[in-house]
Amino acid sequence: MSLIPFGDKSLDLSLPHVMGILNVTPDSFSDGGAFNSLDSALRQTERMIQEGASIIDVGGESTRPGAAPVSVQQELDRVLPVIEAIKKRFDIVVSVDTSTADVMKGAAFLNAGLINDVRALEREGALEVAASTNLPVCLMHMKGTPQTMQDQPDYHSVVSDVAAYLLARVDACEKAGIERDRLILDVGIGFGKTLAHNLSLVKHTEHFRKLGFEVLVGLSRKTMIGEVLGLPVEERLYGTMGANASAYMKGARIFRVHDVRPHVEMLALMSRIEREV
Ligand code: 8Y7
Repeated sequence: MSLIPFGDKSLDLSLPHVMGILNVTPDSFSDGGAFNSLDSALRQTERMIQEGASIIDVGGESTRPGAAPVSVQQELDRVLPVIEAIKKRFDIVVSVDTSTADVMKGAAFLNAGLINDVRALEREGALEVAASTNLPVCLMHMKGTPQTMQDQPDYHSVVSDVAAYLLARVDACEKAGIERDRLILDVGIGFGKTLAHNLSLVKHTEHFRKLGFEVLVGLSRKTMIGEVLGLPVEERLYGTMGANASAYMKGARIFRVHDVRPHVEMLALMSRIEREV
């Protein structure tokens, strides 16, 4: 057992957990914003919980390559009512996918259990607010910005460069009063990386585990899967599952996905087999 508190609930991170994606943007990357209203957000949440998700990741800013930035007020208006409605109806950990300090603060007040920041608390005020919430934080690596990140990404050595960045953010967190055991690392698949960079980062997931942190991975339906298989976004489930299975074998424990049930079932078998004597 390794029970980690996520706000008002704890998760045993010796077992794998599925984080279901709930986009509340009008322009989401792969669900076309179909769950934009509160009602459909709640229906989607209920379904993901029934399918075995441990965490619901609520995001109101599209970080898809080239996406337009949103204002703080827009993000607050999209995300907070959804978090409030979910926590009122369901007994589930809600993760807030944001880089904005005010959104983190509002979400924590509404009993969110995890801050998922694709900018690793680099935005103004984010370190301080995250520290004040006492919540766990997922620090993700991104090279550049969503507007520029896919223009010729280049690394000296992608695994050591990403690890050095994440460890520098761990240091910044510790200086701001966020203890190491509240931090989860994520290499940021697709955020300023070529296919070869992405494949290498998945292959070397163990390197990040060995730094002493739990690892979260977001591979669901991403370009990396499409590039290997030559398939459009709506046909990437099997490839996503293969990549997530590989990440599980190398130590990842939280899987951010659109398709909850297939991953819950796959991971149930994988973890059961790994735990057999
Ligand atoms: C990730 C993520 C996205 C990821 C974490 C998409 C918000 C792009 N990807 N958060 N968010 N890790 N932690 O295709 O890989 O889902 S958005």
